[in-house]
Amino acid sequence: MKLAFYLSTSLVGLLLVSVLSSVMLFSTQTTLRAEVAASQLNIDTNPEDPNETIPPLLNIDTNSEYANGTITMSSVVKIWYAWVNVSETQVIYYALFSKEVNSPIVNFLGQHFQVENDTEVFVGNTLTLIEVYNDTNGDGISQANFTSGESEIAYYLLVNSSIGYQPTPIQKILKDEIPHYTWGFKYETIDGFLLYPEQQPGQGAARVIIDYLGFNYDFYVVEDVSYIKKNFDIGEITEIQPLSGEQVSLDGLSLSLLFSTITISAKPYTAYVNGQPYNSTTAENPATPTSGGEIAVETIKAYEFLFGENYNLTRGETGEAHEVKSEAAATTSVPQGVLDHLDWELAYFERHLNLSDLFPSAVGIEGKVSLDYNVSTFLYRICYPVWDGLPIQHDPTYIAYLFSNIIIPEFPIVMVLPVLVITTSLAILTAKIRKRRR
Ligand SMILES: [Ca+2]
Repeated sequence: MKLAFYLSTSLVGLLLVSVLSSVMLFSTQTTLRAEVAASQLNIDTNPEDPNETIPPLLNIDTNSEYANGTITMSSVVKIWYAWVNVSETQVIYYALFSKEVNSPIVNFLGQHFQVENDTEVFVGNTLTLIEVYNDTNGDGISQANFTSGESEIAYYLLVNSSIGYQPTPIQKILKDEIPHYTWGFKYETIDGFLLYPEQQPGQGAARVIIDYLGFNYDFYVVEDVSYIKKNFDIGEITEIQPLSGEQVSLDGLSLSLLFSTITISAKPYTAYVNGQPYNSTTAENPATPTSGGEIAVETIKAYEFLFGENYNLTRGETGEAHEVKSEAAATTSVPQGVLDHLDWELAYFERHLNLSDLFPSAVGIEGKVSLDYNVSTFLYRICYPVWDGLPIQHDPTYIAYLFSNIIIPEFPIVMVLPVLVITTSLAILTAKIRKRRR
């Protein structure tokens, strides 16, 4: 019965086979997918048309300075949104939730702005996957290569659904006379699965309970530079129930968050990592250590990711500070099978990510946004080498350069080099000619 019900809610038909096998795998558990499907059967009698449950209109007041609210996707699934519109930039945040069944756990953060010459830019970030790794080579970051099969990933932490959720309504507060817009969304008491990496879509190693996952945001603008301070609040793994005979322990293991970015611009853009152009889809090295990343539109610096220096780990009564590690990740380091559930969830956001609706004045960017991590040119992992299944707090920063005319500093070096070669060659040539004339 559950399988048939699920058919009616699947938004990505091609992914059905692997998703179904996940549902079958956990058929003894009450999964969100099955519950959502069962509830939706009552209202959705046409299993061929997944669009039927999706309302056609955006109901965010895009003229408001700031707002939050709910977008009803179906009788079961809703989006909680937060919106900011100041200094000619707009921020949109989405979190999926449900009042009727345990909430799905996925969120999205996007920002629209302009760089010089009225060039429109939209940059989005999605937390794609949580991974547990064993840092055997001791460099702090996780290496995963699904082409070669070599991987430090011990498990994928598939977060299934949360019993509770708590939005923090958006607020405008003044700090040193600068308006800050703050909001958040917290999922509480989450059931998840530790999946073995070698199996796709993923054989369960253990069923786990995660105390909570909280996402808090602080947005502010200072002199044409906007900042979003994110705060990840990752709760303890409070229960581990092995699914096979094999014991599962998180002692000595590390945690990483895999993020996918989307950039849309009226002009060509390039991601930069460690000052060099970078593209996840073509990168040969599965993991490039870095402390951040940049996005340039043509040669103009538009956006910057700063992953931060330290994170806090709570061990019993004491707090520990540890160094954050991060990496730019190749697409080949992202497993495909375990992400099927995410496609299904992200499809809800994509329905409400129409640039023409959200940013009516934007010129040169329009239409739907795809959140497909496989085409993302900048995938990154934020890595917490010391974890042991304990609570973590970390706050990376995302910076947008509004009306920017800053040339990516590395670019002139690339331009200068050929000029240097020409100048030097000319000098040598001139010297030789003078020598002959003597
Ligand atoms: Ca490593």
